[in-house]
Amino acid sequence: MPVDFSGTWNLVSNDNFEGYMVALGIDFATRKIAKMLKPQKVIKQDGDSFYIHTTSSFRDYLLEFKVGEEFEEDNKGLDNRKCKSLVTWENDKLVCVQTGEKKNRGWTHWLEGDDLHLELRCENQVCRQVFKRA
Ligand code: YOG
Repeated sequence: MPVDFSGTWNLVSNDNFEGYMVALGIDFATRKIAKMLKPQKVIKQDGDSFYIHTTSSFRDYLLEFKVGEEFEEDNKGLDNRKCKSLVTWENDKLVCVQTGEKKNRGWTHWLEGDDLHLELRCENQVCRQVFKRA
């Protein structure tokens, strides 16, 4: 059985989100608001087709992609920098490389028990988020 990330997920921990936001150049006032948020992710997965909607009371972000197909990402409402993104499977992990102005930018999703994990990377910063099913 291939892994299925589909579901509604609530953030329960968010390690070094501050460092990740600083690396992305997010201003102080926005960071102050953003670190109080408890975002929710709605993921719809149909094989290699993904819909990932990250929502919060402040901003939301929708990403749709197919594994193995590079796409332009605009990061609208986040740091607003455009990049070229490619998501691939590494065993049961979903790995995104975001090529652009920022070095070493990307993220990895995986399931661990009943939890959804997300590692967000930018330059030398790693943010680790854990989500539980709503
Ligand atoms: O997820 O790329 O699931 O897109 C990262 C926020 C905060 C806005 C959120 C809004 C980076 C202000 C998306 C938070 C900080 C701070 C809720 C993470 C930038 C701006 C949207 C992400 C992937 C993988 C799918």
